[in-house]
Amino acid sequence: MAFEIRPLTSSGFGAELIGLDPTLALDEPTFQAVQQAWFDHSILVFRGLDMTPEQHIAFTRRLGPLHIMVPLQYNLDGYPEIFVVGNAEEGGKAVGMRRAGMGFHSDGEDKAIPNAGSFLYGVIVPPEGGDTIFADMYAAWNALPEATRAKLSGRRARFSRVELHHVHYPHLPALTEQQKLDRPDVWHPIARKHPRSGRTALYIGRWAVEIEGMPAEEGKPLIETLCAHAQKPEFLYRHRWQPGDGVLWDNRCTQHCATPFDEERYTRRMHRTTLEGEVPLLASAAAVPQGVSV
Ligand SMILES: O=C(O)CCC(=O)C(=O)O
Ligand SMILES: [Fe+2]
Repeated sequence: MAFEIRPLTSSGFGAELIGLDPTLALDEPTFQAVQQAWFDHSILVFRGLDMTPEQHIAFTRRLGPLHIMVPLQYNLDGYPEIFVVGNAEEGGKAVGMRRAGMGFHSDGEDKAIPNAGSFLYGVIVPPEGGDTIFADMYAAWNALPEATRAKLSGRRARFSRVELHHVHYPHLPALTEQQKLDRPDVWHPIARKHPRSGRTALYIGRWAVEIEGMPAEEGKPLIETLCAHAQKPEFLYRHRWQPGDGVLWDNRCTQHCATPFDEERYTRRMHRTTLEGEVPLLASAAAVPQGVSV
């Protein structure tokens, strides 16, 4: 099936795919072309989708093994592969996780094996607010001053759910002692090599608390500087949701951030499938591009 790839930004970060079957039941050559577009653009936007949970799961599974989110309470009844985000209720009971993903992050960055990708489908979206902002972490890495890249090359950051859960999820119960044991701190390379594109991305996010080999008074402000750098407008794409939109993102080379909406007036119900990932690869120093310093 022929389809059009329309870049969403002048840099080529993000692309909208036009002309695909709204159930995403694609023949193999079309699927391969979609997957290549994903590696080329990092974020894919599909408009006017009409997918059942089975179709949503079936398409995502072609990209790799699926991850089941825990705790299981936010997963769709009968479809543990679908994680529900938003304030929708059924019979007076919340069906999804409210206010998920406020603050730039990539999914699973606080786990030993972060998620490779996520595919979010807008089932019910508010008429205003509730956008999702995406950041291009390849571009963010390339635009860092040469000295900063040299300082970060070969180093890892510590990501801690335990230290920051109450900061990012003040409206959720505190972690139990068992949950803390289940979510130990993890160390990931800050210059991350994408296993498919071979390109280097800046890998940092809202759960990062320490940089290897640096005292806190140096590491913490550097993390803040890197996070602020990644949020510069030239690296961002803002998705304004319409019902039936799907956005497929690559957590290895992008970040995203949910934005608020009027939860008293509007319902937002998003279904997300999540791809299992791999242990993040450290980019070799040779991967630092020449002459791209700012
Ligand atoms: O609801 C959103 O806009 C994004 C939430 C999020 O971070 C996610 O689903 O991974
Ligand atoms: Fe997320």
